[in-house]
Amino acid sequence: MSKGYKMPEGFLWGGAIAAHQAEGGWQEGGKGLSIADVMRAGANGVARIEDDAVLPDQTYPNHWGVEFYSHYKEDIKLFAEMGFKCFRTSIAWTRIYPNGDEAVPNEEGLKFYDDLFDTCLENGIQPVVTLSHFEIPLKLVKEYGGFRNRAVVDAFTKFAETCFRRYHNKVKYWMTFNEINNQTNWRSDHALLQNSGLILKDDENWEEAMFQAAHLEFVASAQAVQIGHAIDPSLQIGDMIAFSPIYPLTAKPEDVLFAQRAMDYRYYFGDVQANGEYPAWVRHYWDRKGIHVDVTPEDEAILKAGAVDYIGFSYYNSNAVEYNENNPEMDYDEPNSSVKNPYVPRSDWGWQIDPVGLRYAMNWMNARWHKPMFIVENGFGAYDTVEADGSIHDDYRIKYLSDHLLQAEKAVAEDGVPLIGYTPWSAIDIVSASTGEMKKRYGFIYVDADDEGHGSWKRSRKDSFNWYKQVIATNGEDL
Ligand code: P53
Repeated sequence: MSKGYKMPEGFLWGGAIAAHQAEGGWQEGGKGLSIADVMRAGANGVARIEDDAVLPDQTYPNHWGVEFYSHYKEDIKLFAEMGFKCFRTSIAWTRIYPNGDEAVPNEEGLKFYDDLFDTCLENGIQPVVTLSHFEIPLKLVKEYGGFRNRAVVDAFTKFAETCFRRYHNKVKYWMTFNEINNQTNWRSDHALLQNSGLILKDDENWEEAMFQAAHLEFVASAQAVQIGHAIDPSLQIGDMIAFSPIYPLTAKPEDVLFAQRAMDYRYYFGDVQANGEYPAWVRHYWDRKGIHVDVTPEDEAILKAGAVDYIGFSYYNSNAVEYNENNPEMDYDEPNSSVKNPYVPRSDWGWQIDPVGLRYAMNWMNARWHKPMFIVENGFGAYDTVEADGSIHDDYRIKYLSDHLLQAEKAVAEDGVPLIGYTPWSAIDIVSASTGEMKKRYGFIYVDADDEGHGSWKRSRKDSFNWYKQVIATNGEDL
């Protein structure tokens, strides 16, 4: 039904996945082990456990994903049937450099992505690629210490350069690090491992470790931007920020100030990557907290020269904070600072559902970073039921996506936000990143498999598949 809005001409409609959540084939084509290969499944509210090797008596859901590695040709045909103009995935670092520190890349891995991208292009779909999506090679974590170590910056830039050289004629839109700011939640060892490859010691300062690792990622990202532009000036290289507005719980001035400070803290990543420099408050904060971060003048020059071309971001939910006198300086500490917002509903996994927050987010970023924006994830993780006739009536997913798209369209039409594309999460069902579950489903396409990796892997169209096809056909007018 038309709600009176649509997207601009040439808008990049598509869908997104990540290699480690979809491909499976964990030992195919010379692939090495990444951190995702040693993560056991968790559950709703139960954290995943990371082993330091593949243990014989354990199972690891990312070993199978949804077997996209062997099914991508049929999957891409289904994406084309929906009318996708683009498709976002990541390149598994361990298919290209199996341990991360080889001198030469693995040709079989490079060949796989050649075939994947060619198949997209033959179907009229342009690939959009994330270089690092929670998939750092395990060896770089265990032997190098992840992004504590400048040698890992070099390993990443080598990987990035290999990809840009090989695929620059096939891939125009790139992103460096997926949801680089999830590690703001530095109390979560899982977040620090996924983002930065950090294994933490109990007695170290985790917040300091986070700032230091993020800094080296900023340097790596900025170097990658420069390398990519030198190889092909037409490449568009973005950052990728997990955006979740943090509201004041009330109009009490302390709540409002706390929310502002929380937003600064959670999104300074975007300031560094888009503006090419740290905002002044960050250094002041480090001084006040006794946090030491090794930022050299050479690093600062690299950051300045390697600002991103566009802002890639994910949007799932919003959060709220409330002033608490035990925290008089209003320092943001994610798990302890977040409070329930009584004005928005929640998903079965407790994620607050807030479409208006997407328009707020787009305006907030537009005012601050002055770059084109690309919604590279937005979606609804839910239990799906397959009816006796095989149909899947996911009206809750349609409602979520429709409500969010309407707000995005208003941000474009009413507020002038420069939005270039929308790739909802996920193009096809995948294994959840936070829980490792299959049953937390996101896709337009259902994959017959359960949490233990049993199933026929058969693909089928959910109701949202046909809905999204119509959205794309009308350029977002029929929501
Ligand atoms: P899952 C945390 C908070 C918001 C988004 O998430 C997050 C995470 C990390 O889990 O991840 C992004 O699968 C991420 C995807 C992920 C998707 O959101 O935990 O970029 O890899 O699958 C949804 O429900």
